[in-house]
Amino acid sequence: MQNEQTLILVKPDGVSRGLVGEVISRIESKGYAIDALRMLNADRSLLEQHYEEHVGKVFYEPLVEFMMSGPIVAIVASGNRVIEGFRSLAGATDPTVAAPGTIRGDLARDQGTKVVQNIVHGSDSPESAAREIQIFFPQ
Ligand code: DAT
Ligand code: MG
Repeated sequence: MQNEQTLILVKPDGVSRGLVGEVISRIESKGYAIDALRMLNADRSLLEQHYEEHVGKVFYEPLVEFMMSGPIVAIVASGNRVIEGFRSLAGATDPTVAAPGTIRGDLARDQGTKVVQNIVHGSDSPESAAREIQIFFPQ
C-alpha cells in the first residue's frame, strides 16, 4: 500500500537527549514522508489506551510512568511498507542486542531500569497503526 501509515513516538529519553532530529532524519533519509508531527506531554489515560496490549505485564506501570516523565514527539510517517520498514530502522526492543545501524542499536543501551528505555516506538501492524494514529491524532 503506497500510502501506508505508521505511528512513531520519540520517547522521553529521545527528547531529553536531543535525538528528535536524528530520528526524523533517519525516517526521511530512508525515504518515508512525515505526514504529521506534534510534541506533547502524554497523560495516563492516553498512555493506557496506547499500551493496552501490555496491561498486567511487570513492566507496564514503569512503562506508563516513564512515558509520562517528559515530553514526547508523535509522528505519522508514510510510504510503502513503512510499518515494517520503521520497525527495521528502530531495531530490537532490547537496545543491548539491537543491531548497530539501528536507532536503538546506535543510540540506546540498557540503563538497568525497570522498563527498557529505547528512544522510539513504532506501530507493529496495520491494525495497531490505525488505532494508535487515532489516539495521538484524533482529528
Ligand atoms: P516494542 O517497543 O519493540 O514494540 P513492546 O511493544 O513489546 O516492544 O514493548 C513496549 C515497550 O515496553 C518497549 O519498547 C520497552 C518496554 N519493554 C518491553 N519488554 C520489556 C521487558 N521485558 N522489560 C522491560 N521493558 C520492556
Ligand atoms: Mg510494541
